[in-house]
Amino acid sequence: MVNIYKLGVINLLEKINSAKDVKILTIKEKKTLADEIRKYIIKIVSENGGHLASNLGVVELTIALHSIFNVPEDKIIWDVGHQSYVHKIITGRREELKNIRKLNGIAGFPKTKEAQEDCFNTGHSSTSISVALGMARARDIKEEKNSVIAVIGDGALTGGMALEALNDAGYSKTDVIVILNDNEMSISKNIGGLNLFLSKLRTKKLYTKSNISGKKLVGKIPLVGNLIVKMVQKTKRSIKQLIIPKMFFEDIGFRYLGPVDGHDIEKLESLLKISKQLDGPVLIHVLTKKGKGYKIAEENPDKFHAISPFNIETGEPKKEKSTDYSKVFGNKLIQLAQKNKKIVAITASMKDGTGLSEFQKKFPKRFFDIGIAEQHAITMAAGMAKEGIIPFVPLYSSFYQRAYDQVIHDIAIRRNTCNNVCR
Ligand SMILES: Cc1ncc(C[n+]2csc(CCOP(=O)(O)OP(=O)(O)O)c2C)c(N)n1
Repeated sequence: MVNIYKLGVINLLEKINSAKDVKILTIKEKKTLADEIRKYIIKIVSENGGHLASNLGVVELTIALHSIFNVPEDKIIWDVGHQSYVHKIITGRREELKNIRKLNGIAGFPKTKEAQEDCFNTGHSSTSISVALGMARARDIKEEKNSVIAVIGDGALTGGMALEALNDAGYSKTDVIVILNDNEMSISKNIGGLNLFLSKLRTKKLYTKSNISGKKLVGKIPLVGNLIVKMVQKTKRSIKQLIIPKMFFEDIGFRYLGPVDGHDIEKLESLLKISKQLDGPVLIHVLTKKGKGYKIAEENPDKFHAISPFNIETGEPKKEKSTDYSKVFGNKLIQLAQKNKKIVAITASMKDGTGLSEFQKKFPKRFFDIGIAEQHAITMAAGMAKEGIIPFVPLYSSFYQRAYDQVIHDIAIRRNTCNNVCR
């Protein structure tokens, strides 16, 4: 079998030292660059470990963003930030990426100290729309003209902060662009009512068509482009309202564009150009495939979300994983749950990381994935506990910080804990 992932095939990528080098490429060259970036990331992550599937999914999107917008003047905020490898490669850190997950190596998330193109340090989920709106409001106060773009996954959109920010941004009439990177996955399959709503939108091909015709019109008559964008936005809204009367994003004040194939650079660039000219908050619904271009990751996006060094040909880890605390916890919980029917498990989108995958298989009705919503997880557990159920809510300590108030106020101070029925 030919190993296409050998570094030797990479030519164009070696010439990319800043986003300016990407802007001048033709669409054909950008496609070649996308292939090379994928091979490069797969090779590095297979050796060092890292976030693979999410990065492979945003290669074209990142190329398109850097083709249309100008960082650092324009601000791109990457939600969570685990998908910023392509951005780092394009913004002059191609060689440094080889040292990711090594001592003194480059960070796996945006770092303002690392490069001015990283405009905000991220890590915890669902913050990007708040940050973007803050930066957009600051821009307006300073009477500047730059664009502000939040790139948020459908998983991160399940977090309360993201919804709080959408609520504020939609009403604000502020120029801010939200790119919804919808791959139908959080770390594992995405869940929730919003996800059901998105799945209805995913099939609405008509929107793409009307967007593209709008773009062609604008492209053909550049001098009156702005006027046409305004006309398109008015008519599109009314057509959409007829087709889907309950168009959530539009109803809360966003201009919705999409859904668009997130692996089609040309279409992405067209929509990004339009979004730049529209007034007020815009949401572009981008459909991507997690793990795109590496079949094993496409088929197992959850396993390849974040991975230790692995064999490229087989996808198998180089070192067999020994038992960890999460597994010990998960096994013990299963033992306890077999004896006590009141025990339930709750995860905030991290069933594998917190050792609950087996629990879900054994007790599907007593397992709850509630989205990336640690605060809700804790207060919902308090409600269960008060009614005699025994909830376990394993959270990584870092993410548990989100729910301190809920632990203190909704559980501890008010003693909303299990009563004697639980014991
Ligand atoms: C508050 C918080 N909880 C949990 C996580 C762990 N986490 C990192 S990425 C991720 C899934 C993100 O899914 P999505 O936003 O759809 O991005 P994708 O990886 O699918 O591109 C989770 C749960 C986190 N970063 N922050």
